[in-house]
Amino acid sequence: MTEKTLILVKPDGVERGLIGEILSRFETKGYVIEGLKMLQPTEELLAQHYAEHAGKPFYRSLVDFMVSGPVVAAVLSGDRVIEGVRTMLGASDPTTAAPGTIRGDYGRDWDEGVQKNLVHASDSPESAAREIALWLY
Ligand code: FUP
Repeated sequence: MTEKTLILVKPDGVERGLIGEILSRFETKGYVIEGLKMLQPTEELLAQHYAEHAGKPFYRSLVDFMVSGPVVAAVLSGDRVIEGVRTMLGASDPTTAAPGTIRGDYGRDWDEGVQKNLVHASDSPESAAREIALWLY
């Protein structure tokens, strides 16, 4: 079943020069980059993107981190790409993300003020459709 998903290389991934490395992993896996854009996200865009987290204790620091620099948004396609990319990312906390996953291999920092886990990926077909429209078109 061919699907699409939205990934974001977060400000920590861009700052550390990992855009190519991260996109390369997805291409090597066999997913196709259908759209690509680098942008400085606004608070308004992030409020829409993270609407489900509004009001949670980590929300403010999450948004502050995400506006701290440019991000790269990409649409990837492939069979079961939503599940496949989430598996490639690993657990949200990079300290415990399995080695071999992107967060496990390149990430480290995760506490109340720091959510540097390098990449976001849509978690369902509904989220993917919403996030692709939000970030790319
Ligand atoms: P993920 O799907 O792994 O990106 O994680 P979530 O959608 O659950 O969370 C989105 C973002 O919220 C994460 F990138 C970081 C932040 N977050 C926290 O800072 N603390 C939490 O306990 C959960 C999420």
